[in-house]
Amino acid sequence: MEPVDVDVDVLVVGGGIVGIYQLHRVLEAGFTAALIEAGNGVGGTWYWNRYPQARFDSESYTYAYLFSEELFDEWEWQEHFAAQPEIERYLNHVVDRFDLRRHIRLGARVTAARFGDETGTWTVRTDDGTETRARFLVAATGLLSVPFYPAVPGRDDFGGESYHTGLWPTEPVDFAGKRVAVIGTGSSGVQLIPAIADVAASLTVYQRTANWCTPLNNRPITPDEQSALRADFESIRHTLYTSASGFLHVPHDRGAFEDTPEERLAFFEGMWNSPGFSKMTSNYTDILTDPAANDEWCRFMIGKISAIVDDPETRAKLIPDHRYGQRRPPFVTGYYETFNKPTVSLVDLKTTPILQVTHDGIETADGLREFDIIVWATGFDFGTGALNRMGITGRGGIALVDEWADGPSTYLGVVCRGFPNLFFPGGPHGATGNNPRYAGDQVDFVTGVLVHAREVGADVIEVSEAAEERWSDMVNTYASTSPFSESSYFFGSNVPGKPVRYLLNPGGRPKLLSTIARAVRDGYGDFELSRSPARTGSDR
Ligand code: N01
Repeated sequence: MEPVDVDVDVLVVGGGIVGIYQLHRVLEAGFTAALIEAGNGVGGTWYWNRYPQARFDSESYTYAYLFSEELFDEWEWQEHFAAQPEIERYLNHVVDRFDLRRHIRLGARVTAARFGDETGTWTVRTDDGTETRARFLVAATGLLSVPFYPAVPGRDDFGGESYHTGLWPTEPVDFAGKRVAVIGTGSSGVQLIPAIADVAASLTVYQRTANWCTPLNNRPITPDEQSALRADFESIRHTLYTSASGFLHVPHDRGAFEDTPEERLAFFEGMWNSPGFSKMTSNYTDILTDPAANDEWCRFMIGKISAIVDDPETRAKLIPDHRYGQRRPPFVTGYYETFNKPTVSLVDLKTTPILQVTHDGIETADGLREFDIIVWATGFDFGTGALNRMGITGRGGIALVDEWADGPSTYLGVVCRGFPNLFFPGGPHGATGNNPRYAGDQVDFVTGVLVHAREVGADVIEVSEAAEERWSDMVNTYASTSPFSESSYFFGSNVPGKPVRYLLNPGGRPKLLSTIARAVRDGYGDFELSRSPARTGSDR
């Protein structure tokens, strides 16, 4: 049998923050590589989610790449929490800075990826009819990349303009003077709503679940802060590489009831005024574990919301009925204030559900409201959505979507048995916290595995059954220790019919890093490395 020709050693699918880094790492390691991306530009999440006021809610310099001090030095983020246009510019800069663009093909969506048992290669077909053969396939397709539309009757009958936050057009949408509806009040909806309210003739917000929104507290990065960031690069990198959450925020040192009520109030005030996720990562140590401590924080936030929102009925609708942290908390700028505008109204879908979308607008149990534009801020098919839609078939022609019919089974959120030479850094079971930090660890690990296989002369890499079982058991066993409730999309429960399984990594980054460290120390013993039948035959 002849050895198998491949177009590239490594084919990366997805040109977001993870795919770009993976492409850079494998090229640097001496593999031939290409990247294909469905969008007409790079950026992934930060290409598609280009709605007004889309922005980081992790600090810009903690979300960005840390692999190159020169890159860190030359890119001056303008704000502590950068907005989408700056993020997209940054990712394009990285692509050019590291000469990656010539390896990238845009506007090509994968429709099928087939593993050849004999050849040990992947044949990947895209919607333009092109086939690419690669030894290794890396699906850097993201956790939040398949927009979810609820099955509302008549959705396609609407005669005005409709948009999904996760599929925002590259041409600006003109809201000026329009009657606009926004459905959904997750992190996307609450970023977009104040921006639309500033220009639309009217804005109606359809809310099913109120969320605990706290201020993002964004501001420009001052020249002194820019200098300090550069001077502190090594210590920032060290903190981010060793922190459980992947943030710079310092964990607090005591529980809520170790303080007096007055001290607690002052502490919560400080939290409210602190940046982004520090309300979770630097709050009282028991805020997510002791319901009484959580209640104290929620009472404080209710006080804040009540002081901002004038109308008592609207205010009551905006107060969540779940604990802080049971759902991923959004961070906002001027969100609650928006509801004081006379042109903005809030429809509570728990009391008046949507019956249908008509040609003219949205009909709820209390009547029809007419609109020019409807925005669906209704989230994503989280975690497995993209991988399950790529037409991936592994050993013996088994389909990934069938293998994962009851939920995913993975090792480190990076590989799964039955699908040799397939890697999916940034995939389900990997993350909890600041995503690029986890995904970066995974990309480095994948690169290490590939280099190791090359060194030992193997061309087929497959995770052992035992290793996958260990990791998946850990995820399923400890899922109940996560603060997130089963109604959170982290369990996939926002998508009707999807199995309710925990899709994050409840062991957090420490578990990911310690497992990776052990795997490397043990010479990647969790993998079965072999030679493909084609290669073995050609050696005879
Ligand atoms: O999506 P979501 P998202 N009828 O799933 C509602 C990241 N992100 O795009 O909660 C009516 O959070 C749904 O209601 P309910 C971040 O990780 C980051 O906002 O299911 N409503 C909810 O209100 C985030 O968590 C940033 O009851 C329906 C909304 O739609 C993740 O992306 C910015 C409905 C969906 O909220 C997803 O956020 C933006 C129905 N049938 C996003 N179905 C940063 O700042 C769903 N909804 C970095």
